[in-house]
Amino acid sequence: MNSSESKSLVVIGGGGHASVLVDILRSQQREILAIVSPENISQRRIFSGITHLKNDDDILRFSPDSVNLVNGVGMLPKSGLKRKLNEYFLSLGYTFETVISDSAQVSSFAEIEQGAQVFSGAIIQAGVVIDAHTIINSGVIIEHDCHIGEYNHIAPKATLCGQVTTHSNVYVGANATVIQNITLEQGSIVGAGAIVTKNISSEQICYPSRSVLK
Ligand code: JB3
Repeated sequence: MNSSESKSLVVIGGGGHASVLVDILRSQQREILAIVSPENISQRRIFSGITHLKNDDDILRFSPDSVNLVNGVGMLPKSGLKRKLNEYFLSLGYTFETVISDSAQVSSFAEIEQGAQVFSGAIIQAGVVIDAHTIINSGVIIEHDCHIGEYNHIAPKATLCGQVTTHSNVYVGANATVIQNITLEQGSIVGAGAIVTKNISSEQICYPSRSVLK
């Protein structure tokens, strides 16, 4: 079986998030066999020359041994689509590609799990663990020893100081700051620009205008 680096790719989703991923993958000379999206994608030049498939089951024409999948469907708070698509194709034996921009700075002492996506300008320091299928968006800073759970979306330019722990399905909004040693429980949401100085309980929301009290 091909190593992951040389396997051809199929991208699920054809919107803004997928366009950023395809930009990275094209710059890394990766072969993209198809974009799979129910909607028209011709309006985005970045996808030109790539086959457009309309149905997710069209992916089944590619064997799990010959392709890796890239989930290009973004992840906003409470959206379960990314996980639903992943779990379906994982159950069929497919592997999701871990995508890391060449302009991201990722410590060789950090661990990035299957299907995670790290975009340009992100900084990931030593001791960090990024669990599966999480999005570390453009310009994000993940400081030392953070553990970021699966299916998180850390939005552009957010900063997580040292030893922050997030559980699954956490959303940290653009330009938010989470100070050191904070825990964000499962499904918690940090609004764009918020400054988090207290732990956030499961499914709770922290708004920019105030920190959450314990
Ligand atoms: O916040 C940032 C920086 N980016 C956001 C990202 C994380 O999430 C972005 O602003 C958007 O809010 C969102 O990006 P996304 O998912 O690219 O949004 P949109 O441009 O609406 O594209 C969604 C794509 O998913 C479209 O091409 C849809 O056709 C496709 N889609 C929806 N459901 C699907 C399905 N594609 C497949 N293959 N299967 C589906 O079930």
